[in-house]
Amino acid sequence: MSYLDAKVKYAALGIDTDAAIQKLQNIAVSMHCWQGDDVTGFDSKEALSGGIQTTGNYPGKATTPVELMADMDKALSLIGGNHRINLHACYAIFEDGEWADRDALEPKHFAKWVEYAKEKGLGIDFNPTFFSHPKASGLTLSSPDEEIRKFWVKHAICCIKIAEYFAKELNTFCTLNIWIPDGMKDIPADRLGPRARLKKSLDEIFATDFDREKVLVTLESKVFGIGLESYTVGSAEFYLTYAAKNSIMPLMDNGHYHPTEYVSDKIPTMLLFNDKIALHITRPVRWDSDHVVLLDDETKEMAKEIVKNDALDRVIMALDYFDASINRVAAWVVGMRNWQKALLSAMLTPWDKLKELQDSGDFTSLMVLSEAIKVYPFGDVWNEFLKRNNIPDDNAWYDIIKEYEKDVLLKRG
Ligand code: RNT
Ligand code: ZN
Repeated sequence: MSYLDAKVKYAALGIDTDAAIQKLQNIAVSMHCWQGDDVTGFDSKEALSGGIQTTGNYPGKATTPVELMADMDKALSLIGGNHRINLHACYAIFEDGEWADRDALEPKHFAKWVEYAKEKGLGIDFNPTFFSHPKASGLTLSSPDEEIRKFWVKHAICCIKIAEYFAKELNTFCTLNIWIPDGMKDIPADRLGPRARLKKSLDEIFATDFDREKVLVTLESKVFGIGLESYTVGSAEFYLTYAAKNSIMPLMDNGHYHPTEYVSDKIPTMLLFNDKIALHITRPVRWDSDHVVLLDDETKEMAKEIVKNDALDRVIMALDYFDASINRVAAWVVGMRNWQKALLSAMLTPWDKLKELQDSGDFTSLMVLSEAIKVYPFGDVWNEFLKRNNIPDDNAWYDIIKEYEKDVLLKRG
């Protein structure tokens, strides 16, 4: 089938495929830099900590800012539309032997990233890094050790200033996402104390004066981490309540819930009570494994909830996974393109009609139509999107990365 045939077929359902393609073109997804180097960063030699783990040893990983930027470029050249990049504080770039600890990071340590983003027309989102650091061997913002707790409060405040700098330089908002690994391997004697200290730390951080229109703070909860199985300080209730009471945006990572809980079901509720929400889009396999995002059922369901509730401009979409067992550049492309496919497929669905069938109680027609749509020629519309962006289709883009692997990645020391 060709695009024109597909267009006619969708038009019969009342769907304008050109409008959908145009809409997709304007959706910026935040591509996480940490897929490129297994969440290593440039500011320390510490092993990855915080209860998260990258597995695999695929050759060619980026180990310098220049390499990481080149790899991100390669990935972005195979993804349609204009996007954003998501950095962590541990990706600070120090020059001339200079180094600054996390509580002393400054905008200048990210000047190279701004240069890069300006050149490529990208926005930047940002994350303080509360892991892979000697002061993160136990609790961070919830630490009972006042010196450590204060250190991390200072880190977060530095990051707010850096986020403001990104926003100002790039003339777009900067999402600043706070996630801490704080938790316990075994049953805690005190569950309230650490949470009270986390609350106090957040209050201290947000007492800083900053432009809330430009720096969009988000809070990311979690259910457990590796070696932190029994207790998580920043649980879902903790952050939901804190966010609601303080007009802060909640961030849901779909790897951060119990396996039978679905973020797709949480999205509409959160949209009802928040102006904006944020997502970390990932693929948890039995645990928060951060596999590459596929075009699977839950990915599609999440996209549907955003599209059918007309919330594309109210949801900040960021990818969050790290797979070191496959070509890392390809991993970005697969995940970004799959999230775009999920959005496009949701846009090619006659939601008004389906909602009407639900409300009138005609569940048989609802099922029949929902199933019929599944075999509509979605791929032809997707290919048209790629064609209009002048980028290779799903059968061709990996050849370009294979070339890059041969010419660049495998030559890295
Ligand atoms: C960890 C969280 C967090 C991190 C990144 C690196 O479970 O999902 O978002 O993955 O910040
Ligand atoms: Zn996350």
